Amino acid sequence: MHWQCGSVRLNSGPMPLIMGVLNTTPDSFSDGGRFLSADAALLRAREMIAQGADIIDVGGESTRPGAEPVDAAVEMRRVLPVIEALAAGSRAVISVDTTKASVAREAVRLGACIINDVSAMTADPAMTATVRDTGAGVVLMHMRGDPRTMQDNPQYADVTGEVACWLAARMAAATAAGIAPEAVALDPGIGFGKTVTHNVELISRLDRIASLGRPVLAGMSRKRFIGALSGVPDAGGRLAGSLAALACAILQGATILRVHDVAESVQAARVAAAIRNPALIAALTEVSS
Ligand code: HH2
Repeated sequence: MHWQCGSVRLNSGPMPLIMGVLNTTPDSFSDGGRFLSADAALLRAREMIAQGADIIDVGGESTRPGAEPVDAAVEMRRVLPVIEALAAGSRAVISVDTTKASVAREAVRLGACIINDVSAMTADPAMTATVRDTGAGVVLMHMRGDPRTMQDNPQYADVTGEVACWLAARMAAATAAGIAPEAVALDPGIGFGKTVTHNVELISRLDRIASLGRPVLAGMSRKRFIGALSGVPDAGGRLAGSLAALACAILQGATILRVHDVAESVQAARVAAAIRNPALIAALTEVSS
């Protein structure tokens, strides 16, 4: 299935796309503070591209549970120099992780072609027009509440059904506003207003989200539910659990994986994708032998 992101046409599936996380924030839950300078961020972006990342997702505002929002000006100061330099010096596919239309518009002007909006265009009334007018690809993600409050006792009668229904409605709103359906990717929002049980159920039923007919993005890397299930409190120690979740998500139909550990995720994704779709085996073994 193709995902049209501005002038870039991405092929999402049968080989999954790997989206490398680049947080230029002081407070992100696992890499906060590591890539504050534009130089450090650029080095990291280039490293992830060399490791096989298909997309670099640049964020300037943490959405971890309890995180405080930041001003558009602060967010722009963090992400725009990185996006501009990365776009100028490479052919990287760049995504901006923001809920603010002003940040998204500037990011696209400087070279991003994907707007990754964890509010699915509900946080800023100007976002829908920004996505439509720029022609960027857009990730519509499900979240219950906002990062400050989303983990306060989230409840669902049928988490997969409710998330799928909500995403279908957001996609309908997007297309009614003139956004091309081919520009849309859908994300169940693992960890955003969900308990461990909700996250696990959503991952095991991603096929339900995939049945909405658009590429499915899953962001599970190093998240709390992995720590809870595996007894690893330190986010940096959750690689093995993250890879297990990634493989399961691919088997259930995820075709874009948002990850911190690119090299390891590329390896796991290739194996999981071949098991899901044996038609890939010839191409994969030919390239590697
Ligand atoms: N998760 C995070 C941030 N952005 N975007 C999408 N589409 N899906 C996700 O699951 C997702 C996301 C949270 O992870 P991270 O960026 O590592 O941390 P923080 O929000 O603290 O910066």
